[in-house]
Amino acid sequence: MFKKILIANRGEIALRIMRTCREMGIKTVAVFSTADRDSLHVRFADEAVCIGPPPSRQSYLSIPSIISAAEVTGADAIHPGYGFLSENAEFSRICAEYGIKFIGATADQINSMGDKATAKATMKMAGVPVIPGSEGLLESVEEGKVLAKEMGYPVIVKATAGGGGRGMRIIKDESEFQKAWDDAKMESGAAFGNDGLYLEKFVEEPRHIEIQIVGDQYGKACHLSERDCSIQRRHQKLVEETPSPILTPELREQMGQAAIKGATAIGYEGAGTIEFLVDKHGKFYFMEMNTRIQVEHPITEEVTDFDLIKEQIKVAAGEPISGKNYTPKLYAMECRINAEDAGNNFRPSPGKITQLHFPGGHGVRIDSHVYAGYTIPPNYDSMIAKLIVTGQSREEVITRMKRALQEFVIEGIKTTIPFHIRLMDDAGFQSGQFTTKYLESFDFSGL
Ligand code: MV4
Repeated sequence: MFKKILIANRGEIALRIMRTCREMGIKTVAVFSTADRDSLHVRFADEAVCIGPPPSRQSYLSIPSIISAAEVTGADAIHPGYGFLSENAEFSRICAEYGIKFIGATADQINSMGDKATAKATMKMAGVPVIPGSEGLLESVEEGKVLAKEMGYPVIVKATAGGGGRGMRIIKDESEFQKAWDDAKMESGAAFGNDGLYLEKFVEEPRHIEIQIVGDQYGKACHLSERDCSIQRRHQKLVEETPSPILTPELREQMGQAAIKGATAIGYEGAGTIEFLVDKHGKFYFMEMNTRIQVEHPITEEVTDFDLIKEQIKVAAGEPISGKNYTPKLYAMECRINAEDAGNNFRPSPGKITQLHFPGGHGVRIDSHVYAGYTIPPNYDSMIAKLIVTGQSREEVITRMKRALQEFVIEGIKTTIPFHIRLMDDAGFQSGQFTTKYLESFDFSGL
């Protein structure tokens, strides 16, 4: 087992990883930018190293600074958390070169899943259902138009280097094709330095459902069922829940087996997520694979009683997994509490938290790094807490979530709590019958 893990991250996920390390008897090293001097991840770690100024590029994204910190402190592994360097192939490769275990995917896996057209081809080969569309990249706009006519509109062009909704355009008929193509090419070339595009049939009003998988070094993988992440705004997830209100046991089993096939095909080691779109007929299609721990992992932890960070560390150290898949018995939901003004287009609201009280009680978990007197820096993402609620039924979870949200006190900044309270009271949300477009017509006024 590792003796000392460097955590190449900040905020709640850095604390989350340290908690598991402490329970496992592993020493921790925090890294921090000068904006995070007073952060809890710095105080709670056994050692802490300053790695640069506030901008992420010069601190949490600086590979030389982080490798130096690991060398100086003698860390034998690095946990990257989510975001920052968690899906950076170069970083994974450099860690391997320095003999530091990267708790995440190999450089090859990150590259093949990071290129969306390659990821799709790989999954198709493995027997995972994919959305009908071009075989790999499109050579020309003409090729795209011919294929779109064959498949029928609407279609969607996607940047192979994209993901998370960047560099894609929906096309309703042929007259829109050229402009959508040009825009997507321009946008992806500028954003990713790669303007490769591929084409798919557009799946209307889908649900976003992802399967949590864990693989070990011996070629075995299991799934820990799904998370329904359909409640999103501009590709930012706001609420996640498990089990999905729309999955039948049969569909769950099929999606779980498909996810295992995909993970096994690439020899996946560690925790990963396979994202699917599910259409209104209950057909599911591979969308993307995330080769990292995700923000919403705690809802899976609560219903399966697995510590996913511990699983990551154990398989990274070479332990085999039990290989048992999970069948849901409990319900869990997560609300992301962001320092944002939901009534004002979710405008960021950094600043000092003057008063703070966290909810508690049965079935309530908070993962957060903030405290009374803490100042949220403007440099990083705006998530300040995850409120995770567990119960015996979806109804119980919604009732408990509303109770916990009402108990929450955060003063000095605006947060997404008022939005979440309104959502818990919303009949459409309560019905469980919603798609990824649900928040497009949601009333955010007066929040
Ligand atoms: C799609 C789609 C419909 N049809 N692909 C959004 C993020 C990126 N991973 C892919 N996305 C989508 N791909 C086809 N062929 C709809 C979306 C999409 C979406 C997916 C999941 C959750 C929210 C979404 C919001 C808008 C569009």
